[in-house]
Amino acid sequence: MADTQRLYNAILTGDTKTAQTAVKEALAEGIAPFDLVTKFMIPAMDEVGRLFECEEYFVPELLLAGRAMKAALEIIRPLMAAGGVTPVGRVVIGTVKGDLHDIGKNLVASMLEGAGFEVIDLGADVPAQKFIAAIEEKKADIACLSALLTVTMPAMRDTIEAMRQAGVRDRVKVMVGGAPVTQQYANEIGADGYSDNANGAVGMARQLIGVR
Ligand code: B12
Repeated sequence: MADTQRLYNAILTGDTKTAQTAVKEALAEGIAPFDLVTKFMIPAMDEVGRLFECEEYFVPELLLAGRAMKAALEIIRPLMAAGGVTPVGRVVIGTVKGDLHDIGKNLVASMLEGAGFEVIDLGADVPAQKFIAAIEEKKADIACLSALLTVTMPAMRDTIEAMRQAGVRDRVKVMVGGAPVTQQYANEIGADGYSDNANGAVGMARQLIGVR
């Protein structure tokens, strides 16, 4: 049986090589990519966050764990993407300006791809103008904004306001998310949708563009 606890521990300790090996072994044994992410990888990152909060971990440990998580996700991502079908909708996604956290955003992007959306990933630390240019150029149906810091949450509001001023706000649905974001905050800043997890983000995206 695949040693999935090894995957959890590898992410927790920031061991990229072992994380990648453990993912490959688990996939070879037929464990579903979705299960690997939700049952082992996200819980490992949650524990990393807890250790950071109680000052057992510091920024270097966060960086290493983040790197291991990303490397493991890179193997899984193509498997979650549905290939060769007409996209059900087009999504522009990014982490807002000033914020470098991209693991949750990458996960949402992968899940949306897996659900048949075409995803244009703008990366992290994305200024409002870059969102606006991509929405126009790619004729996006949905813009997804991610923020992990309380200090970058206002950049979501600013981005939505900039969309309004540029005249693109009415052309897209806007979804927001990230650990500190709440439904109440989403309502306050005039977003159309919110979810606290990647799976819910897919459901919300479908709902917003009227796809079952
Ligand atoms: C890994 C990590 C880092 C890594 C990031 C690596 C990377 N490439 O992303 C590094 C080391 C770079 C980092 C840096 C910092 N970090 Co940091 N980091 C974390 C940590 C431990 C995990 C975040 C994570 O990846 N979680 C796992 C993913 C899967 O969860 P998620 O992002 O929440 O995403 C899910 C949902 O929120 C949702 N979602 C996410 N985005 C979206 C978007 C949409 C549209 C939707 C619908 C849903 C959705 O779906 C996702 C999947 O289910 C958190 C602690 C925590 N538990 O959150 C701290 C944390 C976010 N960091 C924190 C801090 C303080 C910092 C620093 C300021 C530290 C410092 N002193 O330098 C810097 C800031 C750098 C910057 N400018 O951004 C604080 C934030 C506190 C606050 N309230 O603002 C936290 C909460 C730690 C803590 N408890 O204090 N960090």
